[in-house]
Amino acid sequence: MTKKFKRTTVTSALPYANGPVHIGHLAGVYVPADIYARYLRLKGEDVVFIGGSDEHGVPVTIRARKEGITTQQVVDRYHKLIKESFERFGISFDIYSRTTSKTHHQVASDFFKKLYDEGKFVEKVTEQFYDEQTGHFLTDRNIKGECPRCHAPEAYGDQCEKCGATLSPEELINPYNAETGNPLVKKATKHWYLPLDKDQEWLEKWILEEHKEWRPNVYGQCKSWLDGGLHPRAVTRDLEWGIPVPIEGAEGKVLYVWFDAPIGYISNTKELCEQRPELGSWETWWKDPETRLVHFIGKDNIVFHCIVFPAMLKAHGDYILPDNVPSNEFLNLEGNKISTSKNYAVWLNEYLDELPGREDELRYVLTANAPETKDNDFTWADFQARCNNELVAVYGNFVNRALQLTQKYYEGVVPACGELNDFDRETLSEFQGVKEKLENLLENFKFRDAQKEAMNLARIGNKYIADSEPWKVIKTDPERVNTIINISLQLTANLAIAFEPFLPFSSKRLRDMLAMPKFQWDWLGRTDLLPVGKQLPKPSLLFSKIEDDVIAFQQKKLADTIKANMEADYKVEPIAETIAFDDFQKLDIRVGTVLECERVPKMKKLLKFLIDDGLQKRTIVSGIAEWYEPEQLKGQQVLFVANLAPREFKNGLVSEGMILSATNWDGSAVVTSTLSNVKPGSRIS
Ligand code: B3M
Ligand code: ZN
Repeated sequence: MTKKFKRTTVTSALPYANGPVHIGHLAGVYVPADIYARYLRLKGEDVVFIGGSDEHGVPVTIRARKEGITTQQVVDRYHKLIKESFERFGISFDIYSRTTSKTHHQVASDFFKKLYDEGKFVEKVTEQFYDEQTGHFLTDRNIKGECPRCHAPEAYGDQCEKCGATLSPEELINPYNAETGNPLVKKATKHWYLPLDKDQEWLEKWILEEHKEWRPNVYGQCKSWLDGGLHPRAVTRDLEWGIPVPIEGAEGKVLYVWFDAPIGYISNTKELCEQRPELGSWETWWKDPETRLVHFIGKDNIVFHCIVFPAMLKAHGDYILPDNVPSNEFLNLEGNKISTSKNYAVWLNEYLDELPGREDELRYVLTANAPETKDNDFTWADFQARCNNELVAVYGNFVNRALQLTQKYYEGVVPACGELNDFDRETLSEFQGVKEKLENLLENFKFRDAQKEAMNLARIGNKYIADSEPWKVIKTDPERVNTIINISLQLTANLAIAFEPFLPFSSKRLRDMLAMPKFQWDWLGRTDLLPVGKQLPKPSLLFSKIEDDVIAFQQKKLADTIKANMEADYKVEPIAETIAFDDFQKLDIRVGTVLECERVPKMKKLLKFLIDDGLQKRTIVSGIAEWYEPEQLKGQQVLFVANLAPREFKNGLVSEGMILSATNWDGSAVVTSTLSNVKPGSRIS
């Protein structure tokens, strides 16, 4: 970090108010953002931590129709639920507001108006899909039709979930309204576009040259967008729900949700500063070059925060640009994708109800397993193991031993430290080194490693007590025990500070047990945090074990959801048109043995197979990398279409056939392979 800043504006993505928050959101955005904000506050820095609900956009209107209530009712319900759950979970927002607020409507309207008045938009009339019966224009996700590639009957306007093709609604065969089934026609409509093509040059310089320190996933996504060339993007939509476009002749149009939502960070800061005058003007937090702006987001929001929003801010003028945009990858759940629409998630509000008082356990596991560099998997078994083997057995155990021994030998009064021996000195110096390490990691958004360092302190403490054996020494050299216990207690106080950004609830409990109301980050590493003679209150356990039945209950809940989805939700595709037996015979499906299987560089979705087809070896490329590790498939027998015309990929790779897989209810691919010990090359008939 070369530049010195005076203050930090931390924002975290505004979740859509179309459902509760789940552990994927927490791991991806809110827990890391909270750790960062807490850390900065603890250091005594000026910081505001801005949150809020995103209440516009198509997702909330879809939810409303699904539940048969008004859109306003949907956003009211989920805004309240989300806000309360965040509070209960200790996400320490300075404000959690909403994009339906008066302030936000005003700020977003003004923002648009200024750009409009200054001629920053391009006006374009285009033909869009229109449902004549409902009188609505439709956007990508609301349009369905036949996939032009694989001819699946229900591809979406932006993507075919069957073959994974990225589509535009224009490409669909016989497009129809996804909700009503009505056929669609093309109709002319006017919209305003942000001419991003004109921003290409400065964005390239700003991101690719000046922000090489951004996380590789963020930098990489920006680079591939920039390499592809930027195009003008519409910032208005033909919809009823949203902020009306504040110009004449724009009746029935609203600001595109991705135009207004990031402005929500600004509106919410404004609202906050009105509530708390001591924070000064909101403009200081958004316009002063000595303010550092940091956006915490999920990976599907990268382009909006790194390219579109900065272009908006620049077009408006006066605003600072983000200094960093730490974005995480996705968290999966027990090997499956988390899905709001399929109710497959661990919902924060349910977690808080079902595992009361265990906020820090979840915070700990989500950080220990954070998807910082790649997608990760949350499992309840891992949750239990980490809680019991790390929080209870390491951190809790050390604290408990130190405090119990203080009670036992000194009736809870902090003993004086005598002369240090080599082991004491070694332990203390290890401890003192941690502050700098922690700061380095936290300031570079490496929360996972940072938490590991904090846990390491507890390990050092544990080892210190175990190896010093005060329970033996007390019989021979009681003076020495004074020193051992004093050091152990000082280490305990250090832990309360080090863990505060990560585990605020237990840190608070621990500070209570140490009668330590005041504390600050800079005290970390000090050995005089608890004065000699201080009376400590009776301790209680810092963490308790998670029992098997708690885990079994949660596992069953997820299994039941999967079952319910399989039985009810998953619409089985209608059977395709009847074909003649001869046509079937044309299809040459064979058994093949997977000799090699590997990922394809730069092609995230693809796995490259080397198949023994009984006669020779052939290469087949398949878009299932999201669902399988190459090792899982090596040596397996699979079914493949052997006489399909070879297909060439962009990078020159040629696929000689197609591996058969089923598309499961959650969109995942399952390779058809219950076969074993079948001679490669055997034909399926
Ligand atoms: N509501 C999208 C999402 O939840 C969106 C984020 C807005 S941040 C300004 O993924
Ligand atoms: Zn398709």
